[in-house]
Amino acid sequence: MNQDKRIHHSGLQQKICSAEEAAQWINHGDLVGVSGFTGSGYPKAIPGALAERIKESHDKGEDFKIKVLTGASTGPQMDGVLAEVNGVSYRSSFNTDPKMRERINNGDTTYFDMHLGQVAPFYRSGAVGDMDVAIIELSSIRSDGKLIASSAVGNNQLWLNSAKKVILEVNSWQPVELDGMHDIWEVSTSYPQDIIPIRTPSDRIGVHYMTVDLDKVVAVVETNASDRNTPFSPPDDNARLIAGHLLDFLKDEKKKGRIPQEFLPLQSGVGNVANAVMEALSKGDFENLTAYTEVIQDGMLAMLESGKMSVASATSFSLSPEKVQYFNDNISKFRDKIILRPQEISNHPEVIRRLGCIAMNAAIEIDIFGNVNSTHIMGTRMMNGIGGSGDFARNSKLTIFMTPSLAKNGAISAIVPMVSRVDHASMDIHAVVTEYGLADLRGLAPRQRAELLIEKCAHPNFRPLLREYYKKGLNSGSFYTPHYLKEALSWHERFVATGSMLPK
Ligand code: 0RQ
Repeated sequence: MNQDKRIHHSGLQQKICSAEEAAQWINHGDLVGVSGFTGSGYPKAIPGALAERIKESHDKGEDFKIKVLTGASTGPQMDGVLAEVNGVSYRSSFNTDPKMRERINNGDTTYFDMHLGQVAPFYRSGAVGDMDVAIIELSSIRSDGKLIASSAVGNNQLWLNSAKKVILEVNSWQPVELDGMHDIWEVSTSYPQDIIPIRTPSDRIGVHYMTVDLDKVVAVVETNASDRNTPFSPPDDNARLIAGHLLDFLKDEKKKGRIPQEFLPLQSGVGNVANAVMEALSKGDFENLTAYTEVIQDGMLAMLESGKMSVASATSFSLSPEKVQYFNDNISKFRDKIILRPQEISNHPEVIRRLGCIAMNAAIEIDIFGNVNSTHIMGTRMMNGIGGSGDFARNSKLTIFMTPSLAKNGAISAIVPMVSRVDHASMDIHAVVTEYGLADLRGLAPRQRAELLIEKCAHPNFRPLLREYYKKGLNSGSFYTPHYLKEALSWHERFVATGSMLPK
């Protein structure tokens, strides 16, 4: 393949082998640290070869499962293939693959969902044991053995430091020009930790490359395979309305001097609504925007190109297939404007608080008192995970959650009496937006929040039911947080029983 172009270290060239050979280094019970974040930068070949081995073992009646730590979500060639053969006993920290989701929800895979900025400290705590193998995708290897990450940095350097054995996948689909866009800086492992010297999203504090003890590298595999790159559907009316309310709010905050002239760094979740917000911002009046976020999506790329955004700092890309092609073909336009950092830095509370980020994330459901569920369907089934939403929600200057007011063709209200799971407590939430409007919850007591959320954000089909619930809470004599506990989760029960939250 592209050996001369991508793998410049002679010692590592000697270790080039097939994915099947590389997979032989992984054993039943191993804790495996894998690169990858939001469908970018994950290994594409070795997991498939490993899945074959696992399947053969299972066919012979032998146990073979591994424990997997990643950056965040990967793609079908990683989580998908391993889930298909039931090859993962333990998985952390974020997953969007439907097959892995099924394993998690049917109990085959133990899933530890956690804040993405906390994965590295969690691993270093020792609670999950020692890492046996790291599988890391790279875009190239320099002649001195320095490693260049691909489209995600995630926890790569920590996995390279920690694993007893290291397997590298060098993917020639990834642009070689990614070299120079990463900023690798390691937090101190003893306490008190060093101050992270980032004062603006554009600050570079580390080096462009990752390092590894070359003696630990047992195999190098060459690949040429694209990242997952999920297409976005064009923003629908609801997404456009949500984006419109959000922009009006930000404009007003700026007019009141609560957002400075030079604006504040944006953090945006992924998904269709988040992308619609980015698109609206790219067409709006704001100038000199910056992003201090975890993923760079289509809308941000457009703003970087038009000059509306001067710099975007993240840990990975999450681009549609068209945009990734465009990015790869035009990378020189973006090289100085994008910085990819370890996720411990992109999602670090210290930096998020210092910069005063504006956090905009999607929710599954929100209750009338402003608590947010980002992870669970009907309180019991895992959707994806909390991702970085909690890292940013708790620490940003402005924390906004958004959701269409209905899900599943109107059978589900996203504004509910009580959330079936609390991921973000009401004190962390400054504003909630649906297509009906934005509720500014700052400084409001639970009763005031309930009245605003019902009247401003809930869908009209559900408003009478919400008013009735709230009234029952008041009538039962609770005047601080007027829940009517007997019916608090009755909407979810009704949906599970009948397929709709609306009474028959
Ligand atoms: O289901 O996939 O079967 O169609 O949930 O919903 O409306 O397409 O929204 O793609 O933005 O995802 C919170 C899950 C929203 C996501 C969540 C169903 C709905 C649909 C997806 P289908 P939408 P989005 C940065 C920040 C946590 C991590 C995070 C998420 C599917 O944003 O995972 O924020 N967030 N990270 O039908 C039942 C409800 C529902 C519902 C929606 N109330 N009940 N189903 N759905 N609301 C990125 C990272 O951290 C890496």
